Amino acid sequence: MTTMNDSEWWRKSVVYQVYPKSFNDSNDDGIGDIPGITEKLDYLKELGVDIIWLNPIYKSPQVDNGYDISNYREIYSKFGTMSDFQTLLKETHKRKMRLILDLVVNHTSSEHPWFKAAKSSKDDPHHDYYIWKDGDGKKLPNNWGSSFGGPTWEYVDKLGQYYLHLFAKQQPDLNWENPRVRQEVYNIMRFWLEKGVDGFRMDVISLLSKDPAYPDGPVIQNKAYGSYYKGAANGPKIHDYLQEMNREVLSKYDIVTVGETPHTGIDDAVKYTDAKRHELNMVFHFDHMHLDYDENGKFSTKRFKLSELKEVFTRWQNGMAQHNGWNSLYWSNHDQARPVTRFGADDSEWRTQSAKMLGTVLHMQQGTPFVYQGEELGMTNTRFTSIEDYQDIETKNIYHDFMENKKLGSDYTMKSIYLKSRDNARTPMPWSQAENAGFTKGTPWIKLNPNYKEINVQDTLRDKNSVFYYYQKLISLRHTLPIITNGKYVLLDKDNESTYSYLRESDKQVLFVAGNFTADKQIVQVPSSLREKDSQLIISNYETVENNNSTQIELPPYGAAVYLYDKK
Ligand code: TEU
Ligand code: CA
Repeated sequence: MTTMNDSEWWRKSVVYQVYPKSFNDSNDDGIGDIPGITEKLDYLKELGVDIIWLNPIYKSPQVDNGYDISNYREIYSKFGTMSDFQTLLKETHKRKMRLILDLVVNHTSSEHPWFKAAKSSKDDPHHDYYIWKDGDGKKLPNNWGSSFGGPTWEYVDKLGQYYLHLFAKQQPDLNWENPRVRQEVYNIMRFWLEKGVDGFRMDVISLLSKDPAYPDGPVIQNKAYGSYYKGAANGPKIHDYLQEMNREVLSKYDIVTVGETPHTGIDDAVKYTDAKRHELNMVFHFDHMHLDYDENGKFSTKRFKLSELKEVFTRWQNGMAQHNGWNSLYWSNHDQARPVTRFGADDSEWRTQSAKMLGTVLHMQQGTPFVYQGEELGMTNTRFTSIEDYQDIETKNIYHDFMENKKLGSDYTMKSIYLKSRDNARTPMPWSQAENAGFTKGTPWIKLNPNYKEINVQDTLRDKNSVFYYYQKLISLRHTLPIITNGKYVLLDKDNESTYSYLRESDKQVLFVAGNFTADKQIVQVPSSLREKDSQLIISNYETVENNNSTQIELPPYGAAVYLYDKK
């Protein structure tokens, strides 16, 4: 059973993720910026979130929208200045909220001075800040494929060597075996923590320690190259590195850390988050994000299966609780499609109800919920008709792979891109029905979702039945009901493909949570232990789902309801 002490404020917090480039543009250059975020802090305070996570704000050539950093101590000029950042931090703290940054230290930008020096000569002191393999330019060191297509090795003729890049070739991997690299990173962390930053989200942190043999990986998902995950995820020294990072930096501050750990199961996740191991507070796993992958991987037209989704949530709820670990809880982020399209219903009839239902079944779980910008509005995927409208490197590379290598045709290719492109999450935040949804008076760096006339903050705040106020209530429940933070999770009716229901139990109370994932009315059985007991309906997206003393509840289309029982 997970216990909590006051220093672990993050266990009863809710995080709001801001993608700065698309949040709010204060100077009308078409790019969201830091002063634009400061302008909207009262909006976030009204939602009730406790922590704000900013995607990378550092100097970057923007090949991967800031996940390619060329100076860790400088603000990307289009986002503003260091003074703008200090103002944002001060104003965030003034509103009793916290702010965490995105730490991207598996790789730098190829424009980083370290890499420029490393590439200049094998004898440069920065050369082994990165991972090099001798070669002839013809035979790759191994069969690993980049997350963005192509091999993970780029040849530098002058040196007769390849360097490793698990992502774009403009994102060379740092060599964490080198203690000087680790100390450089710890100094970067101290630089920001000394300014008062309240923690970090750590990008692909499970990939830092590679298998020194760099073994070939299995070829999966019809890919042209092998998967690097066996050789790079949860590698031999990863826990040594994170325990060293904790000893030298993290333990000295009252902060929160969340590791992004692709291809990490519970056994490893528990090692990252067990408080007794002094590594990280929580991690993002991807098991529910992979349920709609097909033989071609992420860009598929396959739909998830509810029983599989429930199995994933349940495995993580129980797995972490049994080992003193802690879950992050999320439906989406800047890399994922919009939840109402992917897991709910994005047509006009059921969009908001399904958004509220999805919010309910996630926010009543044990863990720290993350709300990605626009999720509180019930934003949908965006249907761009031309590949030219997409900005994301992953999407563009997939388009060429599907069209030129796999020959899947433009209909299938554009449909899978509509369903899964990261740009679905990166269209500008819609603030009003004004031009460009009030995001900018300039030309936005990426087109807006054309449905901003129907889905925007201004209209949402005027509608007391909006998704926003429903999320506001979910968040306030987490702040007021300890059972949501501490209660034991028990899945009900696991094979039901239409509804998701579960209990949260403490020694004094029981929470009964039920969500209908269909556009039809569904009956959900009340557990026998709760029948004939008085219950209090604490939240629902419908008025009429009373349940006192009944043996079953009837959930309308995309209905959700949460009942509180006192154990007498
Ligand atoms: O994403 C890591 C990661 O696993 C991605 O490859 C993810 O699986 C993919 O985007 C899903 O389509 C992190 C950041 O969140 C992402 O934005 C960066 O592009 C990536 O690392 C490299 O820094
Ligand atoms: Ca701007």
